[in-house]
Amino acid sequence: MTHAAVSASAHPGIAAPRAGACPVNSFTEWDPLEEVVVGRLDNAVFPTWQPSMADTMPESSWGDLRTHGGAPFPAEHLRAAREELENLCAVLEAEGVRVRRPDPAPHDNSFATPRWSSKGGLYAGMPRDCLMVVGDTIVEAPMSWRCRYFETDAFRELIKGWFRQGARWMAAPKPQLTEDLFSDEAAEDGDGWAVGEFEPVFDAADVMRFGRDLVVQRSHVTNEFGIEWLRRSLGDGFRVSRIDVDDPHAMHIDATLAPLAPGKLLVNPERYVPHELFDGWDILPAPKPALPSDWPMYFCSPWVSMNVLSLDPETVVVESHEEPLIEALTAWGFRCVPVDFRNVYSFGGSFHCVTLDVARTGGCGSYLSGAETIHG
Ligand code: DAV
Repeated sequence: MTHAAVSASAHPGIAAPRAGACPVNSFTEWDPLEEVVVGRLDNAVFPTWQPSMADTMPESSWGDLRTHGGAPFPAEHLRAAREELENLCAVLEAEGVRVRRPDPAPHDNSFATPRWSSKGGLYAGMPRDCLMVVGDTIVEAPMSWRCRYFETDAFRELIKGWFRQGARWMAAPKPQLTEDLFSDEAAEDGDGWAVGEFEPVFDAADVMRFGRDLVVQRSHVTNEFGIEWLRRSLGDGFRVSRIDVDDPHAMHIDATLAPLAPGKLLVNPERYVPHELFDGWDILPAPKPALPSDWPMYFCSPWVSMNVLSLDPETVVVESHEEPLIEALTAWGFRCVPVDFRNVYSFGGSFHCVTLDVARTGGCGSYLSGAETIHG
């Protein structure tokens, strides 16, 4: 049923891993993609409700999320989404990209820490949320949804393999996720965000990579403490800039900004707030999503239409029904690779969310302006 990672040599069209080079090498969202992890929705279960979810989840799904925690998603819907994921893998391989998959893992086991418990996990569907690649380093994010506490487990065999081949590997301090982080008092301390400043937390999907620049948003899952941890941990070679966006439900920046090539930024016209970092960049407001309003969306907004995956600075994987976006990107000079993905949308993301780009050709360039302030 499951497709094991295809070894590079078995596919003549797929680039061989770089001999002697670090297997993890990715500085941007757009350099030519060599190797990518595609998540799995196998055994996905409803997340275990915590009140901080209300700030980001569509109100239409609160009922399901509150009552079904730890129970499997409807089988037929999951089957359709898994099929779309398998097809994405095939498309990426046909484009010459090495595809890796997490281990199938059970997600319905309950677990507890001394201070709280969760009815189950979630899935291994969105590696973008829990993992980040910065150059030769793989970073495990300290996520604030309790049900996601062990989410990187399914990716550990992959990470250990890359580490053995020379990659660097760091995990943020394991968060405690006690009420101190989420209480009303904490929310006040955090300016109304669902997480206060009790300890560092962030989801990796709140960060976009532009070579030596990383652009991050404060959100309901990412706090200033977490941003500061990332800034200091990455050190002098990188600049971490927090930008404002107009998104009261902010959770993950990748349906708000999508850098597709040096100087080309696709933005969500409802959320993007112009920033001097992008001075000199061409900004394309994404057309409205084409998704019907009654499409089931458990986790996110239809703006995952712009959650595209760059294969190189001229090629983008786009959902095949998003015709206005495909037209706009084509007119902007891109080759669009259309892939059906609406059933995956329902589980909280699209092509950027379900992937982790482990290797892209290229080094650490400098692409954004205002380089004077370097935080180290
Ligand atoms: O805008 O609905 C999409 C990204 C989810 N990982 C949104 C968030």
